[in-house]
Amino acid sequence: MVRLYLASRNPGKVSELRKLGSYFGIEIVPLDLPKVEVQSESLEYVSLFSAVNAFLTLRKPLIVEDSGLYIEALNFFPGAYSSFVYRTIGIRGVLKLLEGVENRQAYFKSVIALAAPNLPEVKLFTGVVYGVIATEPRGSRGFGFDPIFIPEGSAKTFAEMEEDEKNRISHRGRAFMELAGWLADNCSKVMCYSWT
Ligand code: ITT
Repeated sequence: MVRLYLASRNPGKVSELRKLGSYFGIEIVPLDLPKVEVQSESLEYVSLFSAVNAFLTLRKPLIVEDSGLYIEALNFFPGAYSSFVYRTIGIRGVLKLLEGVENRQAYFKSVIALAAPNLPEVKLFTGVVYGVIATEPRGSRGFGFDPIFIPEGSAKTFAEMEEDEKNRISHRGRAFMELAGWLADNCSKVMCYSWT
């Protein structure tokens, strides 16, 4: 079994990634390591920077995951600034910004960065889920903006879904499937012998 350390301070994210790992025989081990975050509009850059920093300390195979909510009517704000927006104005603040706005289209994007001792570069895996912003919060599961995000093809918000159901269609689930596929194709016994 491949073991990947995970640098994150978000328990909801850790739980989802551990579950995702269990579907693919990948053990996800949470790390209590301060995540160094850089300000950038690009999630790819933010996660690459965090992965390199965490790797310089740990020097073991690890992932970091960065995500953001992109709202069309707000010119795709808050995007890479979602964590800050969640901590400051929160769900209520976002709903207020969208009061009376008809266009509720939005998407979540996730970028997983993988760094490992015998990888010559940081690998990035991306997942996106499209949906709409609800007019009021619904549901108590999940975390962050889950109570106001209704994924395409569903009547429920993410917060009204079981973790498995969210994982099957979420941005994070999709990025993780890319990672798992890459590992299946590239993680030969020789390359990943020390990844356990
Ligand atoms: P890290 O320690 O892993 O960085 P974080 O919470 O700061 O944890 P991000 O920067 O990746 O993580 O997340 C940005 C914000 O986007 C986060 O605070 C959530 O509010 C929101 N978010 C990300 N993924 C989400 C999801 O699956 N459902 C709901 N909200 C999500």
